[in-house]
Amino acid sequence: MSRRLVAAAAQLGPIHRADSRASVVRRLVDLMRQAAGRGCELVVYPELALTTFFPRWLYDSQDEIDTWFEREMPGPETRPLFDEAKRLGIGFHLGYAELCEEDGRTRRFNTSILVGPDGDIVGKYRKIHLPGTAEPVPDAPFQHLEKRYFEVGNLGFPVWRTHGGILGMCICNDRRWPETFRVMGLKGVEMVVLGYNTPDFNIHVDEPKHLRMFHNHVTMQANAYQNGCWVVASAKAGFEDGFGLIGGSCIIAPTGEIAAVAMTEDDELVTCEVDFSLGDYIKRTVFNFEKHRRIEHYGIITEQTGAIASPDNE
Ligand code: ING
Repeated sequence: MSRRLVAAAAQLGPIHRADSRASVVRRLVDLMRQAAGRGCELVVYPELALTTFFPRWLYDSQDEIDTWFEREMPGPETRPLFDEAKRLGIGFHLGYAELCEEDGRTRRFNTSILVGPDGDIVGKYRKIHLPGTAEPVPDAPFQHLEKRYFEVGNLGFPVWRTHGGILGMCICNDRRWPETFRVMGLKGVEMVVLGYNTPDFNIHVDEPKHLRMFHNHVTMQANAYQNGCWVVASAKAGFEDGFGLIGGSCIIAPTGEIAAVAMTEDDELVTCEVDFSLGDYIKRTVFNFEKHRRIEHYGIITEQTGAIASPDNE
């Protein structure tokens, strides 16, 4: 039995520091309307989709940093997106910087939500793999300060039954780690939706630029195939205040093949009619976890954090 869903990766072009949230929400609503015109039922927006990628900047004032965060979702500026989605009967994924009071203190997370076609929030995820540094890199042309501005996510890797399948979320750097997808794979995930802001230049080592896009796609293709799930990945792309972010938004099948991919670094809708059942044969055969995994040999994966050279012939 095929279980079909028309999904869209709603890639965003640059958002500059001077761009208001209202102007961004207008772009999100326009992409939502385009998606409705293509019969889409789910729209995936990028990571930190409401603002510029502010972790590239070093701020000293917490008040200034907090201008990039949302204190409520939806709030006055994002309500128009929720209202339009409900009017159109389209669910969506949205990444944003979350500021909340939890456990008696102020918390800040790199967060994403999954919203159903009825406009209600189905689930929330908070980014676990925070890349970059907590302190600025000397002499770098830009920074990557997610470890400074966000806490590590505290919600694990949940999955939800929604949109006719089992969906999970991750955010940007999470997509590079097989653990991210395997945890959701062990919960039967059929589609992982995610957003990313990936600089087109490595500030840490001299690395050929073409590897940015190669690593972006190869990690998601491998994780999709190894867990028999679809991946819908949406980039914030283009030059934000002169600093480049890669595009390459795409929809990847459980076979690992790229089914649809963005061709620009602007606002662009990438759509595909997905069939959730396509992953079934992969989960039944080559990646039948119950039949083939040997967890008695995997313990080191959760018992040890860093790599320690430990040859068995020494
Ligand atoms: N951005 C990048 C990402 O994982 C990065 C950071 C790029 C890390 C390339 C390692 C290599 O796509 C975010 N926001 O995580």
